[in-house]
Amino acid sequence: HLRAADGSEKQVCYYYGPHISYIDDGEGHSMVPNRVAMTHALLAAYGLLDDMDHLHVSPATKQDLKVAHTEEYLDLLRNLTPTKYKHDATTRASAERHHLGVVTDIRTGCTSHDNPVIDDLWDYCLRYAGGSLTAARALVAGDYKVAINWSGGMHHAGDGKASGFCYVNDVVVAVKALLERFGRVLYVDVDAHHGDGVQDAFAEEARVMTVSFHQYDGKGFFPGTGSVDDVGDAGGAAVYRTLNVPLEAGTGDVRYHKLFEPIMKRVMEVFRPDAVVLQCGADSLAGDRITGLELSVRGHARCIRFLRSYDLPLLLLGGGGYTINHVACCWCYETAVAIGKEIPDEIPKHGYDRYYQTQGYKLHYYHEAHSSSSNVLTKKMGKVKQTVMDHLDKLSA
Ligand code: TV1
Ligand code: CA
Ligand code: ZN
Repeated sequence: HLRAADGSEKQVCYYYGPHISYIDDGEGHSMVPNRVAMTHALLAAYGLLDDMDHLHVSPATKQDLKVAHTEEYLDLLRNLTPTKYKHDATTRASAERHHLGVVTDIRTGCTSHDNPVIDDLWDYCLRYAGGSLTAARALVAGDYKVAINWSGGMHHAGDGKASGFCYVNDVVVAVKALLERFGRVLYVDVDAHHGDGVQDAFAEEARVMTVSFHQYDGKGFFPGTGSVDDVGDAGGAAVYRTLNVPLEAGTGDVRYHKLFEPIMKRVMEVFRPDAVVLQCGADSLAGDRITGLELSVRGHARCIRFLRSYDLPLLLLGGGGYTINHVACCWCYETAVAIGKEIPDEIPKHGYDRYYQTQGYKLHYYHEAHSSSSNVLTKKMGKVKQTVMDHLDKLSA
């Protein structure tokens, strides 16, 4: 890769393609277009693009995705268009069996538009998965300390189904690529939702540990899985290599890190990974449109800072994030953290300026906590921490 003028080698590589950020079903879908483009523009405005090598990425191929998905599902995705979905009953039935299109849950009668059949769906999948795969391969080649794909992190997709805005699981594809060189890979998921698709894919794989922090209410909060007792199959080869840290809505920085740091420190001790994948879903930020966690940008980025401090090959992926100005600030700041550069709070003038007006053009936007106790460790959380630590003791034994 390129050498900077001062002879220093760049430690961070980054993937961006202009066509990857979009999903638009014309009905105001949550996986709002532009988040990744806005992040990219902000990186440019702060001058951070020059501090990274840019990965030239060709889209993934169907072959690349076979490690994570069934042939049947991939063929469906490859041939699906909004027109076919609309006019061909067989195609529609097949799509709905794989949770694509408008799906009604028979049990609840609840109609979901989570995984719409959009234009260029297959192309979109190949591109974001290609980004994560290429980023993983850059780490495998040993060229960089950190590799970034903010358009990846689609952690819900199953081997034969779409779920929660995720069509193909680029995380699974990337982790499998890392396993070709690294003995043990740790997956950490700070998206506000449970990383169920990744957890399921590696349920039987002792070389991969998955840890998800997420909002959880034991009721309807999507996807509904990820209780603290969910540690993988008892007696299975990978038991306790699944960890879940359920959090109450309203959890802020202080409370979050009273769990995150001690738990991750212990994970590092007992699992001793050779590489780390961090899904940086930004819907755990305060003020998100669809979730209730209350991290600040600094609080969210502290997860990266903490894991970065172990100096292992680190793959940073995106994920959720539905208040787009917050998402862009978060991922821009986190890119700076990965590079190891301080950037000013004042957002520089650039093409997407107006999106940041409501936050006074500050990267570290102010958000008033909803719950006065957002920073007090509750009894319930203390119990979650203790339970997780006990699980980890079993792994070390
Ligand atoms: C179309 C238009 C779809 C507006 C979906 C919020 C929308 C949601 C929409 C929405 C929305 C969910 C469920 C419903 C299960 C379904 C990328 C039957 C305002 C990683 C996925 C959340 C999170 C899915 C993805 C969830 C990620 N919440 N507006 N849909 N029931 N789906 O609850 O982890 O961030 O919200
Ligand atoms: Ca999570
Ligand atoms: Zn999410």
